[in-house]
Amino acid sequence: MSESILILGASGQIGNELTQKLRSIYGNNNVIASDIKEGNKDMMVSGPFEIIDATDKETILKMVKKYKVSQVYLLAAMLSATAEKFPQKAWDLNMTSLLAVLDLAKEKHIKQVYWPSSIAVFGPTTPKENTPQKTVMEPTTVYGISKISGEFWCNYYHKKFGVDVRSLRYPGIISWKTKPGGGTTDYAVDIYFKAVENGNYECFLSEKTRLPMMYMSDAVNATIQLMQAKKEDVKIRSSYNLAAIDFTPEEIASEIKKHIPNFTISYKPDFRQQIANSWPSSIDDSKARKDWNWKHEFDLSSMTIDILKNLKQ
Ligand code: AKB
Repeated sequence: MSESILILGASGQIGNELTQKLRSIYGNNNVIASDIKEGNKDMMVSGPFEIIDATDKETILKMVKKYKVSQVYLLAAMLSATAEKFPQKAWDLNMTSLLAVLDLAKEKHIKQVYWPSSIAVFGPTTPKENTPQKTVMEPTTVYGISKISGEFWCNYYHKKFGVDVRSLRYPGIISWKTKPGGGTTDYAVDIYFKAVENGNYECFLSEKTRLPMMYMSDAVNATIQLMQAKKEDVKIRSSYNLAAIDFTPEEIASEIKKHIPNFTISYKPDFRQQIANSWPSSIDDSKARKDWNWKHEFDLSSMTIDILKNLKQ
């Protein structure tokens, strides 16, 4: 497969692991990692790395020409909790970067675009359980507003200009290599680090808050699978529902306790509780499973074993 891939926002939680995986598939020199600041050492020495502001279309174009880029993965974004504090900045980053990349595809500088959406496109009026692909979408967060708008833009550029843009509505993504920053689902990452470091965790969501989640390796596989799918199999050009597992803070804590028996959890909900309350508790992703054969691998138990094994090393 000969592709030249540019990743915008490669130092972030998903970007970091996606870069590694794409380099192993397409070759180190064919995957150009970029971010607004320097990435980790591994990423910077294992292949090309460039400092790029994802909202700066001219610099992106310069890099697209320099490396003859065919695909762009746009992962730079401000997540839900931070976006509530900086609404204008969140809107500017999340929208300007997307429109810049979509325009580059429309102008035929690149062939394919990946852009992540989120369960944040849903809101309090959406059916909470097994949320369908097509349903009421009235997000009440700044982040959710930017994601639903982004989905409309993707669909518009595809229909109007034939842009091959593909997208997934990520649930909370759980990783141990790179921590996320500024999200509402981040508790499900922090809890593992704190369990190993201190044996206790104070959770910013209440014990019964159920949210859709996914292990990082499943998220990376889904992303690459969607990008490699035949054009005609990608039937949804706004964004696909994507699911794997769902659980509450109470349930993840009791899973951790199976391996760290003295682990304790306490609850001190903050402003993120309201964001979580507005989101679905589980997602129906049957369209992704049918259209391009999506299957997840990890459940709560196998994910917990894998994370704790790696964090304890
Ligand atoms: C967040 O919590 O903001 C993100 C998301 C669900 O998109 N992880």
